[in-house]
Amino acid sequence: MNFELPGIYPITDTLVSGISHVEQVEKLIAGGAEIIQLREKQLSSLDFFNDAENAIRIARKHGVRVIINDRVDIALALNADGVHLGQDDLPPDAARAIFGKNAVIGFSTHTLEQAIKAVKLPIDYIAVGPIFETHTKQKQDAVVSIEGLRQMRNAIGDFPLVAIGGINARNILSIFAAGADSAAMVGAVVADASMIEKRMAEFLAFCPS
Ligand code: 3NM
Repeated sequence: MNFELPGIYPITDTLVSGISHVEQVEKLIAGGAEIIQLREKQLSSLDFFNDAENAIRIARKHGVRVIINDRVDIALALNADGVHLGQDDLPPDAARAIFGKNAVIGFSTHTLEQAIKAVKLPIDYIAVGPIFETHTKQKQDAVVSIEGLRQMRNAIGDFPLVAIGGINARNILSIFAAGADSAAMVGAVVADASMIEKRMAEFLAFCPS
């Protein structure tokens, strides 16, 4: 597994942005995104499928990878680049058995114990969060904090690590300093639909090169 995580990992959300996944993906690509996660918690399976299908078609034209949150069925049906799983979703080893070795599989962790266990699984990266308080996610885990993030980085060596939860322009440098390879963001990038391209480009400028 040689997965290189881009420094910024935007996540689309139709509730937060008020626009479709395909519209968000177009704007994120224009802003320079290399990998995009589609996260959908309100649409029907059919509506999400149709929206994601268009989003993947456009992303592929630009060489941009699309990861589907939670929905292994939709990721498989659309031949997405991968899937991102939570602690209560299909287990990562079952997903790997279904997707095969080339798919990108990410896994959410919220505690040091979960992170230590996760890095033994057949996954490409872990997400760690929420680093800061966030209102984007319904079911909230305890805040990990920058100190908690640093401890997790120390415990897992150089395993690819994405920080998530409440990341914005004021705190993004602290997550890189604490050892995150990448910043995953919903609200700070997509909340204002008219600013998505600009925000994406601005956040890329924060990444350590
Ligand atoms: N997962 P925002 S926090 C989707 O802790 C998600 O695993 C989290 O949104 C976790 O960038 C979160 O708007 C919400 O805070 C991220």
